[in-house]
Amino acid sequence: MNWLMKVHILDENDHDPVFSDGASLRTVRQTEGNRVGAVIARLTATDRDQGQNARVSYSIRPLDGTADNAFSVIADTGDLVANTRLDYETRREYRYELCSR
Ligand SMILES: [Ca+2]
Ligand SMILES: [Ca+2]
Repeated sequence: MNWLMKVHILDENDHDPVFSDGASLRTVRQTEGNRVGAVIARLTATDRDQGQNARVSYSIRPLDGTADNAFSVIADTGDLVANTRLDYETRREYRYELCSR
């Protein structure tokens, strides 16, 4: 009798997440006067690995070095939250580096 053999290939965590549109700049437009705590956008990145190796964790870092916390991102979901009531007359642009891992 012949025995059979199965070889299972296991996934290595060898892919990094990429933002779904592949763009290096994501522009979010939001009207002033929002509710504090409002989710104004969702970041989505994908990772070609499997299971736990495909888990994506999101974060943002202010690009201009100021430690403002006008926005935050929920690590698990990518939801971008406005932590302050935005005011066009006070500040018209915020720049962040998007991170996923
Ligand atoms: Ca991965
Ligand atoms: Ca892999």
